[in-house]
Amino acid sequence: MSVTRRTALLGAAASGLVLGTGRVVAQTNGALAVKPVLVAAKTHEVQMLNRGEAGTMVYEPRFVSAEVGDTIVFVPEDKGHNAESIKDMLPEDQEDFAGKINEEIEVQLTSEGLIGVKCKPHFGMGMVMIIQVAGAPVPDDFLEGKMPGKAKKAFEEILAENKLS
Ligand SMILES: [Cu+2]
Repeated sequence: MSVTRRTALLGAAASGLVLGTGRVVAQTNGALAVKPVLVAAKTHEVQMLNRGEAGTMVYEPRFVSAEVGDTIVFVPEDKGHNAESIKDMLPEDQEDFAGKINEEIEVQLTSEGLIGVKCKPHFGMGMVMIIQVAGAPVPDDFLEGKMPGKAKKAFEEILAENKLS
């Protein structure tokens, strides 16, 4: 009897029906947490590492596909790194950012487009990553700014790995 009743209540909650009495809702609230209809904004973690899958001095992952409203958190797993936006590799409606060395920084995404990120001390070693927001295409001039050769090579690799070039 009780099993049958519980199953019926679960079915009602899953289909979004409002349960009949306050007493029943209160009793079953914990078990019947209704899934939110809207997709919640996500947080994506990016580690700043001395050594990772892509070699030394790297972000991991070095490519993140995200949506407007999501947050990227750069975590200083190893010392000596930061994360900052690169001039001319930033969508118009995305504010530039620059984290301090050894400090975590959170970046909220406010515009679709591509964001190029660099570690200031290791830009010359190619420590860069890309955030793609809302599946945006690569701007024609994305790699045309002045940058170290290894950084440009790393960007080209990241785009190729993700079939964006
Ligand atoms: Cu670095």
